[in-house]
Amino acid sequence: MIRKPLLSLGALVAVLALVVLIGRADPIGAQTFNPTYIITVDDPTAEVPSDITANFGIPIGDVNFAGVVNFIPRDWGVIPGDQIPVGTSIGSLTSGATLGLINSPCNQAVPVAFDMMNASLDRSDTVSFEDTTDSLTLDFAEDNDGNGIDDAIDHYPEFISRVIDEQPIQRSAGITLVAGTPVLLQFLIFEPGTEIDELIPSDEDLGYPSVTLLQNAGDPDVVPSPGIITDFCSPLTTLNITFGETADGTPITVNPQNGTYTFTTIALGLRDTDGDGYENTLDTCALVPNVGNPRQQLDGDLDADGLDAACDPDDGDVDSDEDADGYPNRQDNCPLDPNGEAEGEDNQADEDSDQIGDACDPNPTVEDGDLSSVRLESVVTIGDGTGPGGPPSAEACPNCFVVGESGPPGSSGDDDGSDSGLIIGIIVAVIAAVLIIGGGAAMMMRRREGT
Ligand SMILES: [Ca+2]
Ligand SMILES: [Ca+2]
Ligand SMILES: [Ca+2]
Ligand SMILES: [Ca+2]
Repeated sequence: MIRKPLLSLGALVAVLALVVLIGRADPIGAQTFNPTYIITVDDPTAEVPSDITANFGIPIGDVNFAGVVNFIPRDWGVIPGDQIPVGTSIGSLTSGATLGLINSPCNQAVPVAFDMMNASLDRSDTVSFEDTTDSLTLDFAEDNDGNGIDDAIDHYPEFISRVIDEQPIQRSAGITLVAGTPVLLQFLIFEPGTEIDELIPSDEDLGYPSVTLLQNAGDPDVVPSPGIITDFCSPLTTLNITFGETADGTPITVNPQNGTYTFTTIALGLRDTDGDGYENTLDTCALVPNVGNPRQQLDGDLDADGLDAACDPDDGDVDSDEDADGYPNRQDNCPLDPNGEAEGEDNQADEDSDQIGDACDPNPTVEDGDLSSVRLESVVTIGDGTGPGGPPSAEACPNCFVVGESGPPGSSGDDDGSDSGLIIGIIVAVIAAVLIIGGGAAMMMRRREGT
């Protein structure tokens, strides 16, 4: 496969060299979450294959997303993944993520790009996310059968079934190197009406839900560990292109009949318990309104140790790991209470997944703060838009999935419905629309997840 090793030099220095400081100030005040979502179709002619471009962004100052699920209109022509050769390029994603590295303010813009490949749907032929072979490469990024296709693409990552125990009808996967670490991004498309999570409507009329998975975040079996990426915050930009057809002309997505169609996205924004405008993951004083802005150097943090003066026991005494538990302040879900990997500590456990660790959560079994939920729609016109609409004809798209008739491809396993409520506990850590950040992002998310 082709990789874009934008950040592949391995050393942190390389990351920093690509960083662009974002110096504007945040608006001051309560939690805001106003993502933007625009869909464009390259060729709006009815019943022909066309690229679809999805533009999703979160403005600076907003809380970051907790989860995003996109819906493709049910009349769109979707070709199941088993009708397309595994390893074929079927899309691309480019993103500008904003990170905080090694306890520094969250203001470093990191560009990331993925080539998305059609990936295996066979849930009985799996690959691990972890390095189970002691090869020093994570198993998913290896090519053990030597066919030139990375194993996460021609085998089904086994952790997915722990996150979503449903059979997708199409899966695309891309691997790129960020700071020397392979990062896995996947889009899973399910049949209309599939229940993804209790916070996401399972209305068949919304169309095909498309869930984004970043790394193995969301896997309940993951164990947290400290990393170099200590924050992930707005602003965020993503540009995701789904190809209409492969390079050799095999259709991937086919426009419906003449009419207008609505693409829908459900986006969830992270909790901000103290209402100071900074989500708990970004806020080192999650229970007290901050003095300064965690996106700006030295603002409310004279000793630059990442702890805002609102809760820093001594904001003149640099201590980048105030509680000495191994997690730097900005990555620690309880910066003042030891909850690291040491024996007797709970390693960032967060039972209610509100990103405040059990060790310092005043209500450890009840989420503190609101999860913002936004429903965004983008209307697309096909043909002159005057027709009644409907799926492409069987002549125009002989391989298209037919809602209510086609079954999901591959082995279905024990499809007994997804665990309602599972994902969000999870999704909160992850899913994402379209983001990406580096290997450490998963670490960062892991810490939110707790175990
Ligand atoms: Ca605060
Ligand atoms: Ca400080
Ligand atoms: Ca701690
Ligand atoms: Ca908690």
